[in-house]
Amino acid sequence: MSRFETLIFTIEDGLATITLNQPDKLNAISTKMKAEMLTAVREAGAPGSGVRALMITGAGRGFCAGADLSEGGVGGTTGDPGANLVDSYHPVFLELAHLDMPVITAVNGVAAGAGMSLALTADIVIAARSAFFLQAFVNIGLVPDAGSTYLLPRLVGEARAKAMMMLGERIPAEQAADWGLIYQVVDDAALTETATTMAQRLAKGPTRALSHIRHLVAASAGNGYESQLQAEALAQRAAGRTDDSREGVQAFLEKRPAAFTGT
Ligand code: T3D
Repeated sequence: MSRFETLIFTIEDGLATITLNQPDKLNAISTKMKAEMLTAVREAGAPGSGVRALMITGAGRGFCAGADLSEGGVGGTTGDPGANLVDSYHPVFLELAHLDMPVITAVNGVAAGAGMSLALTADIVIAARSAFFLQAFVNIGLVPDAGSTYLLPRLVGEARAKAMMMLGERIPAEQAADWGLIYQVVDDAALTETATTMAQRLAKGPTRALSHIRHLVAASAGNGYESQLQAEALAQRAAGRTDDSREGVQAFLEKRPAAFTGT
């Protein structure tokens, strides 16, 4: 029997997969789901877990419909949405942001509210053609949260970000890809295989370099050019000392595929 009620968590060949599993509510984020996500993400990121990539997807026809509004409205147990965010959303989203491995989201259906924020926490977002993205917050009189006001303008620019946030309209996956909001759209039937193949490839990649890449790009949003050059140099020093860097160069010289170990 699974340890989790609201999600399915698997680890196979270095790839951890979290499948949000409350399909009747389009995988809306309940209090229980937040706690279980935190546990799963921590387990994936724990030293010695052997995990080298994380994929997040949803069961059923939705990816994630944002906060579970059937738990008595917003605000969780305190009735204060601000406290609820700080206490139970931020730990999950920060844990994801701090992971030293690549993260993929396979968006199988609607990604709304904090569910859209969750989709965008990934390094690579792949969506099914029938999926759509919705800044649902304004439709219930709230402001975007869980990182949407940070991530969305950086991905699509302020004009499109503010229109999405203020109009609360559905943006189809194809349009999201055209805007640069996500990386790729695939036919619904191909989503799982496409995303899993990509995630498995990342799980066999030079993990430390991949980790530096995600943290460098995240840091670039707050750095000036000169600081970012410095950050690159520090990261390159660390990456250049890894077994995977040595193996990558050796494999190139020997004209064979590199066998990265994540060390
Ligand atoms: O304290 C705090 O919580 C602050 C944090 C806030 C973060 C947020 O995410 S705020 C935004 C919360 N999310 C929403 O407002 C989205 C609400 N849902 C929708 O707008 C629509 O359901 C969708 C556009 C996502 C999908 O529409 P549609 O027509 O495809 O499906 P539906 O029929 O509306 O929903 C299907 C079922 O899922 C339905 O249940 P039923 O009638 O079959 O028993 C519906 O009630 C349920 N569902 C959908 N979204 C949620 C939900 N149940 C609970 N919470 C939801 N967010």
